[in-house]
Amino acid sequence: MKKDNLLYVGTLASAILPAIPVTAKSQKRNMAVTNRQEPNVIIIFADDLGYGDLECFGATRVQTPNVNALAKSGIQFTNVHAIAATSTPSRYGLLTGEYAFRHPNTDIARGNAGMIIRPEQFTIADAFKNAGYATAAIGKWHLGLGDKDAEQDWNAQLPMHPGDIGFDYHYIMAATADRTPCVFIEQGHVANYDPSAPILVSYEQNFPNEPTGKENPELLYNLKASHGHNQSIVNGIGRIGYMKGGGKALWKDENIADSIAAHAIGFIHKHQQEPFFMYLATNDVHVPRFPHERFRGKNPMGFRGDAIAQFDWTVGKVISELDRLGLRENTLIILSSDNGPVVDDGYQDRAVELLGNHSPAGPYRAGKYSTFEGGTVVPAIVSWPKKVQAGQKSDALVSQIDWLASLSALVGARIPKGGAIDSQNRLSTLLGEDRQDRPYVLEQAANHALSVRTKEWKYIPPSQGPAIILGPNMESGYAREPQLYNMQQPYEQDNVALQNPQVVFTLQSFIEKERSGGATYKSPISR
Ligand code: NG6
Ligand code: CA
Repeated sequence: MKKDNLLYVGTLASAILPAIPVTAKSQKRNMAVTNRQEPNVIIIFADDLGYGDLECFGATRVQTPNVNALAKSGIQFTNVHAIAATSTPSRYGLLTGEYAFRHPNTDIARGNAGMIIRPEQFTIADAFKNAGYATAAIGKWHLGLGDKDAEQDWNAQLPMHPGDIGFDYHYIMAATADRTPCVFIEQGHVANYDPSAPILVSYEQNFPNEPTGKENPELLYNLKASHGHNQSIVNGIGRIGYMKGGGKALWKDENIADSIAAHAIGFIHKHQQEPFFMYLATNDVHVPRFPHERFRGKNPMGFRGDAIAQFDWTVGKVISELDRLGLRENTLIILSSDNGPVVDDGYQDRAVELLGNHSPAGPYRAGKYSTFEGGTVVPAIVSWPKKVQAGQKSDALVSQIDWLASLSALVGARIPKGGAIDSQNRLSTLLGEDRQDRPYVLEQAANHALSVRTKEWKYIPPSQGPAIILGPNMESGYAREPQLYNMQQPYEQDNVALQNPQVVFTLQSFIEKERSGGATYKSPISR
Protein backbone atom coordinates (compact mmCIF):
# COMPACT_ATOMS: atom_id res chain seq x y z
CA MET A 1 0.00 0.00 0.00
CA LYS A 2 1.24 3.42 -0.79
CA LYS A 3 2.24 5.60 2.08
CA ASP A 4 0.01 8.63 2.37
CA ASN A 5 1.42 10.78 5.10
CA LEU A 6 -0.56 13.76 6.17
CA LEU A 7 2.48 15.83 6.88
CA TYR A 8 0.72 19.13 7.28
CA VAL A 9 -1.38 17.80 10.12
CA GLY A 10 1.40 16.41 12.21
CA THR A 11 0.95 13.22 14.13
CA LEU A 12 0.27 14.78 17.50
CA ALA A 13 -2.84 16.89 17.54
CA SER A 14 -2.92 19.88 19.78
CA ALA A 15 -5.96 21.33 21.48
CA ILE A 16 -6.18 23.93 18.76
CA LEU A 17 -5.99 22.17 15.46
CA PRO A 18 -3.45 23.54 13.02
CA ALA A 19 -5.12 25.96 10.67
CA ILE A 20 -4.45 24.88 7.12
CA PRO A 21 -4.20 27.95 4.93
CA VAL A 22 -7.02 28.42 2.48
CA THR A 23 -6.62 30.88 -0.35
CA ALA A 24 -9.25 32.70 -2.38
CA LYS A 25 -7.92 30.76 -5.34
CA SER A 26 -8.52 27.37 -3.75
CA GLN A 27 -11.99 28.43 -2.63
CA LYS A 28 -12.77 29.42 -6.19
CA ARG A 29 -11.39 26.15 -7.51
CA ASN A 30 -13.68 24.36 -5.10
CA MET A 31 -16.71 25.91 -6.77
CA ALA A 32 -16.13 23.10 -9.22
CA VAL A 33 -16.92 20.71 -6.38
CA THR A 34 -20.25 22.41 -5.75
CA ASN A 35 -21.08 22.21 -9.43
CA ARG A 36 -20.25 18.58 -9.94
CA GLN A 37 -22.90 15.92 -9.48
CA GLU A 38 -21.41 13.46 -7.05
CA PRO A 39 -21.14 14.66 -3.47
CA ASN A 40 -18.39 14.01 -1.00
CA VAL A 41 -19.71 11.55 1.56
CA ILE A 42 -18.85 11.47 5.25
CA ILE A 43 -20.27 8.92 7.65
CA ILE A 44 -19.75 10.20 11.19
CA PHE A 45 -20.16 7.09 13.29
CA ALA A 46 -20.29 7.66 17.04
CA ASP A 47 -19.61 4.88 19.53
CA ASP A 48 -22.31 3.93 22.07
CA LEU A 49 -24.15 7.20 21.51
CA GLY A 50 -27.79 6.67 22.43
CA TYR A 51 -30.97 7.90 20.82
CA GLY A 52 -31.56 10.27 23.73
CA ASP A 53 -28.00 11.58 24.06
CA LEU A 54 -28.29 14.54 21.69
CA GLU A 55 -30.09 17.78 22.34
CA CYS A 56 -31.96 17.60 19.05
CA PHE A 57 -33.24 14.17 20.10
CA GLY A 58 -34.49 15.46 23.44
CA ALA A 59 -31.48 15.63 25.76
CA THR A 60 -31.58 18.59 28.13
CA ARG A 61 -28.54 18.01 30.32
CA VAL A 62 -25.96 18.28 27.55
CA GLN A 63 -25.62 20.82 24.75
CA THR A 64 -24.90 19.62 21.22
CA PRO A 65 -25.13 22.79 19.10
CA ASN A 66 -23.16 21.45 16.15
CA VAL A 67 -25.22 18.29 15.83
CA ASN A 68 -28.42 20.31 16.31
CA ALA A 69 -27.41 22.57 13.42
CA LEU A 70 -26.58 19.56 11.27
CA ALA A 71 -30.03 18.11 11.98
CA LYS A 72 -31.69 21.41 11.05
CA SER A 73 -29.77 21.51 7.79
CA GLY A 74 -31.16 18.15 6.68
CA ILE A 75 -33.22 15.21 7.91
CA GLN A 76 -33.54 13.96 11.44
CA PHE A 77 -34.41 10.26 11.41
CA THR A 78 -36.30 8.87 14.37
CA ASN A 79 -36.43 5.15 13.57
CA VAL A 80 -32.97 4.09 12.45
CA HIS A 81 -31.46 0.81 13.60
CA ALA A 82 -27.89 -0.26 13.97
CA ILE A 83 -27.29 -3.80 12.78
CA ALA A 84 -26.27 -5.09 16.19
CA ALA A 85 -26.21 -3.98 19.81
CA THR A 86 -22.39 -4.09 19.98
CA SER A 87 -19.66 -2.60 17.87
CA THR A 88 -17.91 -5.29 15.83
CA PRO A 89 -21.00 -6.95 14.33
CA SER A 90 -22.63 -3.57 13.79
CA ARG A 91 -19.63 -2.14 11.94
CA TYR A 92 -19.12 -5.35 10.02
CA GLY A 93 -22.66 -5.03 8.66
CA LEU A 94 -22.34 -1.34 7.89
CA LEU A 95 -19.11 -1.76 5.94
CA THR A 96 -19.96 -4.98 4.09
CA GLY A 97 -23.74 -4.85 3.69
CA GLU A 98 -23.89 -8.37 5.07
CA TYR A 99 -25.28 -9.31 8.48
CA ALA A 100 -22.62 -10.32 10.95
CA PHE A 101 -24.37 -13.61 11.72
CA ARG A 102 -23.43 -14.83 8.25
CA HIS A 103 -19.72 -14.44 8.96
CA PRO A 104 -17.47 -16.07 11.57
CA ASN A 105 -15.70 -14.14 14.36
CA THR A 106 -17.85 -11.06 14.36
CA ASP A 107 -18.31 -10.80 18.12
CA ILE A 108 -16.70 -7.91 20.02
CA ALA A 109 -13.14 -8.23 18.72
CA ARG A 110 -9.98 -8.27 20.75
CA GLY A 111 -7.31 -5.73 19.90
CA ASN A 112 -5.20 -8.47 18.33
CA ALA A 113 -7.94 -10.07 16.24
CA GLY A 114 -6.95 -10.77 12.67
CA MET A 115 -8.75 -8.80 9.99
CA ILE A 116 -12.38 -9.89 9.98
CA ILE A 117 -13.39 -8.44 6.62
CA ARG A 118 -11.26 -10.20 4.02
CA PRO A 119 -9.80 -8.50 0.95
CA GLU A 120 -12.02 -10.46 -1.43
CA GLN A 121 -15.17 -9.05 0.22
CA PHE A 122 -16.93 -6.07 -1.24
CA THR A 123 -17.08 -3.08 1.10
CA ILE A 124 -18.58 0.37 1.18
CA ALA A 125 -15.07 1.70 0.59
CA ASP A 126 -14.76 -0.42 -2.58
CA ALA A 127 -18.01 1.08 -3.83
CA PHE A 128 -16.65 4.59 -3.50
CA LYS A 129 -13.21 3.68 -4.78
CA ASN A 130 -14.71 2.08 -7.87
CA ALA A 131 -16.63 5.30 -8.43
CA GLY A 132 -13.40 7.27 -8.42
CA TYR A 133 -13.48 8.56 -4.86
CA ALA A 134 -10.59 8.98 -2.46
CA THR A 135 -11.50 6.90 0.61
CA ALA A 136 -10.54 6.96 4.28
CA ALA A 137 -11.26 5.22 7.57
CA ILE A 138 -10.43 7.39 10.55
CA GLY A 139 -10.94 6.61 14.24
CA LYS A 140 -12.27 3.46 15.82
CA TRP A 141 -11.79 0.32 13.74
CA HIS A 142 -12.58 -2.76 15.85
CA LEU A 143 -12.62 -5.12 12.89
CA GLY A 144 -9.24 -6.75 13.29
CA LEU A 145 -5.88 -6.16 11.62
CA GLY A 146 -3.28 -8.43 10.11
CA ASP A 147 -3.87 -11.72 8.37
CA LYS A 148 -4.07 -13.91 11.50
CA ASP A 149 -5.37 -13.64 15.05
CA ALA A 150 -2.82 -12.72 17.73
CA GLU A 151 0.19 -13.04 15.43
CA GLN A 152 0.66 -9.43 14.44
CA ASP A 153 4.12 -7.93 14.65
CA TRP A 154 3.17 -4.44 15.79
CA ASN A 155 6.71 -3.23 15.06
CA ALA A 156 6.47 -3.89 11.36
CA GLN A 157 4.09 -3.12 8.55
CA LEU A 158 0.90 -5.13 9.10
CA PRO A 159 0.26 -7.55 6.25
CA MET A 160 -3.47 -6.79 6.13
CA HIS A 161 -5.27 -3.57 6.97
CA PRO A 162 -8.06 -1.29 5.75
CA GLY A 163 -5.97 -0.49 2.65
CA ASP A 164 -6.77 -4.03 1.50
CA ILE A 165 -10.52 -3.51 1.66
CA GLY A 166 -10.84 -0.26 -0.23
CA PHE A 167 -9.64 2.47 2.12
CA ASP A 168 -6.86 4.53 0.52
CA TYR A 169 -6.01 6.13 3.81
CA HIS A 170 -6.49 5.02 7.41
CA TYR A 171 -5.63 6.39 10.80
CA ILE A 172 -7.30 4.09 13.27
CA MET A 173 -7.42 2.56 16.72
CA ALA A 174 -7.09 -1.20 16.30
CA ALA A 175 -10.09 -1.96 18.52
CA THR A 176 -11.51 0.23 21.28
CA ALA A 177 -9.90 2.68 23.68
CA ASP A 178 -10.24 0.13 26.47
CA ARG A 179 -8.33 -2.57 24.57
CA THR A 180 -4.65 -2.95 23.86
CA PRO A 181 -2.70 -2.02 21.75
CA CYS A 182 -3.19 1.62 22.81
CA VAL A 183 -1.68 3.15 19.68
CA PHE A 184 -2.99 4.54 16.40
CA ILE A 185 -2.30 2.66 13.19
CA GLU A 186 -1.65 4.74 10.10
CA GLN A 187 -1.27 3.11 6.70
CA GLY A 188 -0.64 -0.30 8.22
CA HIS A 189 1.88 0.61 10.85
CA VAL A 190 1.97 2.15 14.29
CA ALA A 191 1.74 5.94 14.03
CA ASN A 192 4.57 7.78 15.79
CA TYR A 193 6.35 4.46 16.21
CA ASP A 194 8.98 4.59 18.92
CA PRO A 195 11.87 2.23 18.11
CA SER A 196 13.12 2.47 21.68
CA ALA A 197 9.93 0.76 22.95
CA PRO A 198 9.02 -2.27 20.82
CA ILE A 199 5.38 -3.27 21.15
CA LEU A 200 4.17 -6.67 22.34
CA VAL A 201 0.48 -7.53 22.73
CA SER A 202 -1.20 -10.53 24.28
CA TYR A 203 -4.71 -11.38 25.36
CA GLU A 204 -3.49 -14.54 27.09
CA GLN A 205 -0.82 -13.48 29.54
CA ASN A 206 1.01 -10.50 30.93
CA PHE A 207 4.63 -9.68 30.14
CA PRO A 208 7.17 -10.01 32.97
CA ASN A 209 7.29 -7.04 35.35
CA GLU A 210 4.53 -5.11 33.62
CA PRO A 211 2.01 -3.65 36.08
CA THR A 212 -1.68 -4.48 35.79
CA GLY A 213 -4.81 -2.82 37.11
CA LYS A 214 -5.44 -5.88 39.20
CA GLU A 215 -2.09 -5.94 40.95
CA ASN A 216 -1.21 -2.25 40.92
CA PRO A 217 -4.41 -0.29 41.47
CA GLU A 218 -2.31 2.59 42.86
CA LEU A 219 -1.15 3.28 39.28
CA LEU A 220 -4.66 3.97 38.02
CA TYR A 221 -4.37 7.73 38.37
CA ASN A 222 -6.79 8.73 35.61
CA LEU A 223 -9.66 6.24 35.93
CA LYS A 224 -10.37 3.18 38.03
CA ALA A 225 -12.33 0.21 36.74
CA SER A 226 -15.80 -0.62 37.97
CA HIS A 227 -15.71 -4.02 36.31
CA GLY A 228 -13.13 -5.74 34.09
CA HIS A 229 -10.45 -3.45 32.64
CA ASN A 230 -7.83 -4.67 35.08
CA GLN A 231 -5.07 -5.84 32.76
CA SER A 232 -2.37 -3.54 31.30
CA ILE A 233 -2.21 0.04 32.50
CA VAL A 234 -1.74 2.78 29.92
CA ASN A 235 -2.03 6.48 30.78
CA GLY A 236 -3.17 5.63 34.31
CA ILE A 237 -6.13 3.61 33.02
CA GLY A 238 -6.57 -0.18 33.17
CA ARG A 239 -7.33 -1.92 29.87
CA ILE A 240 -8.54 -5.21 28.46
CA GLY A 241 -5.53 -7.15 27.16
CA TYR A 242 -1.84 -6.93 27.90
CA MET A 243 0.78 -4.88 26.17
CA LYS A 244 4.37 -3.88 26.63
CA GLY A 245 6.22 -0.97 25.06
CA GLY A 246 4.80 1.65 22.77
CA GLY A 247 6.67 4.57 24.31
CA LYS A 248 5.89 7.79 22.50
CA ALA A 249 3.35 6.06 20.27
CA LEU A 250 0.97 5.34 23.16
CA TRP A 251 -2.12 7.47 23.01
CA LYS A 252 -3.26 9.77 25.73
CA ASP A 253 -7.00 9.30 26.07
CA GLU A 254 -7.54 13.03 26.52
CA ASN A 255 -6.07 13.67 23.04
CA ILE A 256 -7.85 10.94 21.09
CA ALA A 257 -10.69 13.16 19.86
CA ASP A 258 -8.21 15.83 18.79
CA SER A 259 -6.07 13.32 16.91
CA ILE A 260 -9.07 11.89 15.12
CA ALA A 261 -10.42 15.33 14.21
CA ALA A 262 -7.01 16.52 12.99
CA HIS A 263 -6.60 13.54 10.69
CA ALA A 264 -10.15 13.85 9.38
CA ILE A 265 -9.53 17.50 8.57
CA GLY A 266 -6.19 16.65 7.00
CA PHE A 267 -7.84 14.12 4.72
CA ILE A 268 -10.54 16.57 3.66
CA HIS A 269 -7.95 19.22 2.95
CA LYS A 270 -5.79 16.92 0.92
CA HIS A 271 -8.67 15.66 -1.22
CA GLN A 272 -10.64 18.87 -1.57
CA GLN A 273 -10.28 18.79 -5.35
CA GLU A 274 -11.70 15.32 -5.89
CA PRO A 275 -14.69 13.40 -4.57
CA PHE A 276 -13.93 11.75 -1.25
CA PHE A 277 -15.56 9.30 1.13
CA MET A 278 -14.66 9.28 4.80
CA TYR A 279 -15.75 6.79 7.42
CA LEU A 280 -15.15 8.90 10.51
CA ALA A 281 -15.64 6.69 13.54
CA THR A 282 -15.24 8.60 16.76
CA ASN A 283 -14.00 7.11 20.00
CA ASP A 284 -16.64 9.14 21.86
CA VAL A 285 -18.67 8.17 23.80
CA HIS A 286 -17.14 4.73 24.45
CA VAL A 287 -15.29 3.95 27.67
CA PRO A 288 -12.81 4.83 29.04
CA ARG A 289 -14.36 8.28 28.93
CA PHE A 290 -11.52 10.65 29.58
CA PRO A 291 -12.09 13.69 27.36
CA HIS A 292 -9.72 16.59 26.87
CA GLU A 293 -9.55 19.07 29.73
CA ARG A 294 -11.44 21.56 27.56
CA PHE A 295 -14.45 19.32 28.21
CA ARG A 296 -13.59 17.32 31.31
CA GLY A 297 -15.59 18.30 34.39
CA LYS A 298 -17.76 20.76 32.49
CA ASN A 299 -20.98 18.78 32.18
CA PRO A 300 -23.26 18.01 35.14
CA MET A 301 -23.38 14.36 34.01
CA GLY A 302 -19.65 13.98 34.42
CA PHE A 303 -17.30 12.41 31.89
CA ARG A 304 -20.10 10.76 29.91
CA GLY A 305 -21.70 14.16 29.36
CA ASP A 306 -18.29 15.66 28.61
CA ALA A 307 -17.68 12.95 26.02
CA ILE A 308 -20.97 13.81 24.30
CA ALA A 309 -19.89 17.47 24.22
CA GLN A 310 -16.55 16.39 22.79
CA PHE A 311 -18.32 14.35 20.10
CA ASP A 312 -20.32 17.46 19.22
CA TRP A 313 -17.08 19.43 19.00
CA THR A 314 -15.65 16.90 16.53
CA VAL A 315 -18.74 17.28 14.35
CA GLY A 316 -18.34 21.05 14.49
CA LYS A 317 -14.66 20.88 13.53
CA VAL A 318 -15.33 18.79 10.46
CA ILE A 319 -18.23 20.95 9.33
CA SER A 320 -16.39 24.20 9.77
CA GLU A 321 -13.49 22.85 7.73
CA LEU A 322 -15.90 21.90 4.94
CA ASP A 323 -17.40 25.39 5.15
CA ARG A 324 -14.00 27.03 5.07
CA LEU A 325 -13.00 25.14 1.96
CA GLY A 326 -16.31 25.79 0.21
CA LEU A 327 -17.15 22.07 0.24
CA ARG A 328 -20.12 21.93 2.57
CA GLU A 329 -22.82 22.44 -0.05
CA ASN A 330 -21.96 19.30 -1.95
CA THR A 331 -21.00 17.06 0.96
CA LEU A 332 -23.44 14.44 2.16
CA ILE A 333 -23.02 13.85 5.89
CA ILE A 334 -24.62 10.88 7.61
CA LEU A 335 -24.32 10.93 11.39
CA SER A 336 -25.24 7.94 13.52
CA SER A 337 -24.02 5.49 16.16
CA ASP A 338 -22.88 1.86 16.21
CA ASN A 339 -25.20 0.64 18.97
CA GLY A 340 -27.32 1.84 21.85
CA PRO A 341 -26.03 3.57 24.97
CA VAL A 342 -24.57 2.17 28.18
CA VAL A 343 -23.96 4.13 31.34
CA ASP A 344 -21.54 2.02 33.41
CA ASP A 345 -19.41 0.13 30.89
CA GLY A 346 -16.60 -0.67 33.28
CA TYR A 347 -15.01 2.47 34.74
CA GLN A 348 -15.74 4.54 37.82
CA ASP A 349 -16.60 7.68 35.89
CA ARG A 350 -19.71 8.43 37.98
CA ALA A 351 -21.93 8.20 34.92
CA VAL A 352 -24.63 6.37 36.87
CA GLU A 353 -24.59 8.69 39.88
CA LEU A 354 -24.72 11.86 37.78
CA LEU A 355 -27.21 10.75 35.15
CA GLY A 356 -30.16 12.59 36.74
CA ASN A 357 -33.21 12.55 34.49
CA HIS A 358 -31.17 12.07 31.31
CA SER A 359 -32.43 9.08 29.32
CA PRO A 360 -29.57 7.85 27.11
CA ALA A 361 -31.88 5.66 25.02
CA GLY A 362 -34.67 8.25 24.91
CA PRO A 363 -38.06 6.56 25.14
CA TYR A 364 -36.68 3.10 24.34
CA ARG A 365 -36.06 0.23 26.72
CA ALA A 366 -32.54 -0.83 27.83
CA GLY A 367 -29.47 -0.10 25.67
CA LYS A 368 -26.19 -1.58 24.42
CA TYR A 369 -26.00 -5.42 24.39
CA SER A 370 -29.78 -5.78 24.76
CA THR A 371 -32.43 -7.34 22.54
CA PHE A 372 -34.74 -4.48 23.50
CA GLU A 373 -35.00 -1.48 21.18
CA GLY A 374 -32.48 0.53 23.20
CA GLY A 375 -29.83 -1.88 21.92
CA THR A 376 -30.09 -0.81 18.31
CA VAL A 377 -32.24 2.30 17.91
CA VAL A 378 -29.74 5.06 17.27
CA PRO A 379 -29.86 8.73 16.41
CA ALA A 380 -29.39 9.45 12.71
CA ILE A 381 -29.08 12.61 10.66
CA VAL A 382 -28.61 13.08 6.92
CA SER A 383 -27.53 16.44 5.52
CA TRP A 384 -26.61 17.43 1.97
CA PRO A 385 -27.41 21.09 1.46
CA LYS A 386 -27.17 20.92 -2.32
CA LYS A 387 -29.79 18.18 -2.72
CA VAL A 388 -31.62 17.43 0.52
CA GLN A 389 -34.24 19.85 1.75
CA ALA A 390 -33.49 21.24 5.18
CA GLY A 391 -35.67 20.93 8.28
CA GLN A 392 -37.08 17.47 7.60
CA LYS A 393 -38.02 14.71 10.00
CA SER A 394 -38.42 11.12 8.93
CA ASP A 395 -39.95 8.32 10.95
CA ALA A 396 -39.28 5.76 8.22
CA LEU A 397 -38.06 2.42 9.55
CA VAL A 398 -34.42 2.24 8.45
CA SER A 399 -31.56 -0.20 8.94
CA GLN A 400 -27.93 0.80 8.55
CA ILE A 401 -27.50 -2.42 6.56
CA ASP A 402 -28.97 -0.54 3.57
CA TRP A 403 -26.53 2.33 3.53
CA LEU A 404 -23.98 0.47 1.42
CA ALA A 405 -26.39 -0.30 -1.42
CA SER A 406 -28.04 3.12 -1.17
CA LEU A 407 -24.75 5.00 -1.35
CA SER A 408 -23.49 2.71 -4.11
CA ALA A 409 -26.57 3.66 -6.09
CA LEU A 410 -25.92 7.32 -5.39
CA VAL A 411 -22.43 7.22 -6.86
CA GLY A 412 -23.20 4.70 -9.57
CA ALA A 413 -21.05 1.90 -8.17
CA ARG A 414 -22.07 -1.59 -9.16
CA ILE A 415 -22.20 -4.20 -6.43
CA PRO A 416 -20.59 -7.40 -7.67
CA LYS A 417 -22.53 -10.64 -7.63
CA GLY A 418 -22.53 -12.13 -4.14
CA GLY A 419 -21.47 -8.86 -2.50
CA ALA A 420 -23.41 -6.96 0.17
CA ILE A 421 -26.20 -9.51 0.04
CA ASP A 422 -28.28 -8.00 2.82
CA SER A 423 -28.10 -4.41 1.67
CA GLN A 424 -30.95 -2.86 -0.25
CA ASN A 425 -30.99 0.36 -2.21
CA ARG A 426 -33.27 2.69 -0.29
CA LEU A 427 -31.64 5.91 -1.40
CA SER A 428 -34.86 7.85 -1.83
CA THR A 429 -35.71 7.29 1.84
CA LEU A 430 -32.20 8.17 2.92
CA LEU A 431 -32.42 11.46 1.02
CA GLY A 432 -35.87 12.28 2.39
CA GLU A 433 -37.67 11.91 -0.92
CA ASP A 434 -40.06 9.42 0.64
CA ARG A 435 -40.89 7.96 4.05
CA GLN A 436 -40.98 4.32 3.00
CA ASP A 437 -40.47 1.87 5.84
CA ARG A 438 -38.10 -1.01 5.33
CA PRO A 439 -40.38 -4.06 5.48
CA TYR A 440 -38.40 -5.26 8.52
CA VAL A 441 -35.13 -4.75 10.31
CA LEU A 442 -33.06 -7.42 12.03
CA GLU A 443 -31.39 -6.61 15.34
CA GLN A 444 -28.61 -8.74 16.78
CA ALA A 445 -28.08 -8.68 20.56
CA ALA A 446 -24.85 -9.47 22.39
CA ASN A 447 -25.94 -13.10 22.93
CA HIS A 448 -26.66 -13.45 19.18
CA ALA A 449 -30.43 -13.41 19.66
CA LEU A 450 -31.84 -12.06 16.42
CA SER A 451 -34.98 -9.98 16.78
CA VAL A 452 -37.15 -8.70 13.99
CA ARG A 453 -38.80 -5.33 13.98
CA THR A 454 -41.49 -4.13 11.62
CA LYS A 455 -43.17 -0.76 11.85
CA GLU A 456 -45.87 -2.44 13.91
CA TRP A 457 -44.22 -5.30 15.79
CA LYS A 458 -41.08 -6.26 17.61
CA TYR A 459 -40.47 -9.96 18.03
CA ILE A 460 -37.71 -11.27 20.29
CA PRO A 461 -37.13 -15.02 19.98
CA PRO A 462 -36.42 -17.12 23.07
CA SER A 463 -32.74 -17.06 24.03
CA GLN A 464 -30.36 -17.99 26.81
CA GLY A 465 -28.68 -15.68 29.26
CA PRO A 466 -29.26 -13.63 32.38
CA ALA A 467 -32.11 -11.12 32.48
CA ILE A 468 -29.69 -8.47 33.73
CA ILE A 469 -26.17 -8.14 32.34
CA LEU A 470 -24.07 -7.64 35.42
CA GLY A 471 -21.57 -4.81 35.34
CA PRO A 472 -23.47 -2.48 33.04
CA ASN A 473 -26.59 -3.53 34.98
CA MET A 474 -28.41 -3.66 31.67
CA GLU A 475 -31.72 -5.38 31.00
CA SER A 476 -30.71 -7.96 28.42
CA GLY A 477 -34.18 -8.77 27.13
CA TYR A 478 -33.10 -12.42 26.99
CA ALA A 479 -35.96 -14.70 27.99
CA ARG A 480 -36.87 -18.33 27.54
CA GLU A 481 -40.31 -17.45 26.21
CA PRO A 482 -41.05 -15.57 23.01
CA GLN A 483 -41.69 -11.85 23.34
CA LEU A 484 -43.90 -9.80 21.08
CA TYR A 485 -44.43 -6.08 21.50
CA ASN A 486 -46.72 -3.71 19.72
CA MET A 487 -44.49 -0.85 18.64
CA GLN A 488 -47.14 1.78 18.93
CA GLN A 489 -45.55 2.02 22.35
CA PRO A 490 -41.81 2.69 21.91
CA TYR A 491 -41.06 1.18 25.32
CA GLU A 492 -41.41 -2.60 25.11
CA GLN A 493 -43.62 -3.21 28.13
CA ASP A 494 -46.47 -5.61 27.49
CA ASN A 495 -45.51 -8.92 26.00
CA VAL A 496 -48.46 -9.85 23.80
CA ALA A 497 -46.99 -13.08 22.42
CA LEU A 498 -49.62 -15.30 24.02
CA GLN A 499 -52.45 -13.26 22.54
CA ASN A 500 -50.93 -13.37 19.03
CA PRO A 501 -49.63 -16.88 18.39
CA GLN A 502 -49.93 -16.54 14.62
CA VAL A 503 -47.78 -13.42 14.55
CA VAL A 504 -45.21 -15.11 16.78
CA PHE A 505 -45.12 -18.16 14.54
CA THR A 506 -44.78 -16.07 11.39
CA LEU A 507 -42.00 -13.90 12.77
CA GLN A 508 -40.12 -16.83 14.28
CA SER A 509 -40.19 -18.67 10.95
CA PHE A 510 -39.18 -15.49 9.19
CA ILE A 511 -36.06 -15.11 11.33
CA GLU A 512 -35.09 -18.72 10.73
CA LYS A 513 -35.43 -18.24 7.01
CA GLU A 514 -33.32 -15.09 7.05
CA ARG A 515 -30.66 -16.82 9.10
CA SER A 516 -30.34 -19.80 6.84
CA GLY A 517 -31.42 -18.66 3.45
CA GLY A 518 -30.56 -15.05 2.94
CA ALA A 519 -32.49 -11.87 2.67
CA THR A 520 -36.07 -11.84 1.47
CA TYR A 521 -36.71 -8.09 1.64
CA LYS A 522 -40.39 -8.97 1.77
CA SER A 523 -42.72 -7.90 4.48
CA PRO A 524 -42.81 -10.76 6.99
CA ILE A 525 -46.46 -10.07 7.72
CA SER A 526 -48.90 -9.27 4.98
CA ARG A 527 -51.54 -6.88 6.12
C1 NG6 B 1 -17.14 -5.34 26.92
C2 NG6 B 1 -16.40 -4.40 27.84
C3 NG6 B 1 -16.91 -3.01 27.60
C4 NG6 B 1 -16.81 -2.65 26.14
C5 NG6 B 1 -17.49 -3.68 25.28
C6 NG6 B 1 -17.33 -3.45 23.81
C7 NG6 B 1 -15.71 -5.36 30.01
C8 NG6 B 1 -16.11 -5.68 31.41
N1 NG6 B 1 -16.62 -4.78 29.25
O1 NG6 B 1 -16.65 -6.62 27.06
O2 NG6 B 1 -16.21 -2.11 28.40
O3 NG6 B 1 -15.46 -2.56 25.76
O4 NG6 B 1 -16.97 -4.96 25.57
O5 NG6 B 1 -17.97 -2.32 23.41
O6 NG6 B 1 -14.60 -5.64 29.62
S1 NG6 B 1 -18.23 -2.07 21.88
O7 NG6 B 1 -19.04 -0.88 21.83
O8 NG6 B 1 -16.95 -1.86 21.29
O9 NG6 B 1 -18.92 -3.24 21.38
CA1 CA C 1 -20.12 0.61 20.42
